[in-house]
Amino acid sequence: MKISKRKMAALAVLSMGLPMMTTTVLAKTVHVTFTAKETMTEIDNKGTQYPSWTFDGGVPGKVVRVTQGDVVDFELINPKENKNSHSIDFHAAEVDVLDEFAPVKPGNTKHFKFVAKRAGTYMYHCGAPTMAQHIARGMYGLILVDPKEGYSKAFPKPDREYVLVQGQYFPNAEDKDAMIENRGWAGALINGKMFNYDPVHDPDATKVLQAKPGERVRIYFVNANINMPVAFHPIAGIWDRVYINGNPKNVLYDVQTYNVAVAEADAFDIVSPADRATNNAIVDHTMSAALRGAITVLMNKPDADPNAGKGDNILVR
Ligand SMILES: [Cu+2]
Repeated sequence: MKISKRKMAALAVLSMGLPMMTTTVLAKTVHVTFTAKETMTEIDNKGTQYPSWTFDGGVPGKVVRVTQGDVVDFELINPKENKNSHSIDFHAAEVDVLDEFAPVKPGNTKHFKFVAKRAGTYMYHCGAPTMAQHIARGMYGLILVDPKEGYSKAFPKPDREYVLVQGQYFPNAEDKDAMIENRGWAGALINGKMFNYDPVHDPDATKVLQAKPGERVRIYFVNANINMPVAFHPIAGIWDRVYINGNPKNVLYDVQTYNVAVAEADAFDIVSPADRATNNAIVDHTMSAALRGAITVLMNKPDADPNAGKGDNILVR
């Protein structure tokens, strides 16, 4: 294939990584709308209902994915049917907590823009008072800011990607003090449900994460607990790489367990043996969390669903 001189020149400029030029060429505006919904959700595989507060009806909220340098044009709708004020706190935004992140009353909307300047994995959540209750009841999710440089030797392209968001289950949704003081929590939620992807410990579970033997699987993990860090560990595996805050500049190699603080999000690569089918159990090794729901099975088998962990399938509902 022939490449014209003009195209060569354009590529050369891009590869020099001039920030102004790259931003001009690649930055786009991404429109994101969240609607706060106070609704029932299922918190286990039996279908037990819980009075959740959500972004768009699901826990966690949808994955927002942009490229570093993009403008996020955001609108929060709080319908008049709701009983509570809600807000948005994007950890990827550098703005004014009293302005952009201010609570929005039922019947009102909030609109603002921000530039996603720094690459990485960032939590978002509702910050309306009492914040512990708004997070515990389900108002959280992930905004992924892909690096503008793209993939590299230090940050290889993964074969599959999955999003896991851990939260705490407080049976009494009205007891704010219990949430603040960490009393009486009864389960660990992975993407909104206890043992969501763990048919080994819960016969009612129907879903697992899938990959083929030898593939590089990148897990984007958000700790949306109210009070507890997460000891993130892949049983029968070792994290090949951990990207702190999901940023390729912050890479660790060969890690068994990584401590994820409350409100931290990181990216974790695991590469299974290529010569056999295996399974991993991705856990919060803190036993009070693992045995109450924070176990996720990753099946590495030759007939893995070719669409699993790709495109819009990185958050398994
Ligand atoms: Cu809220």
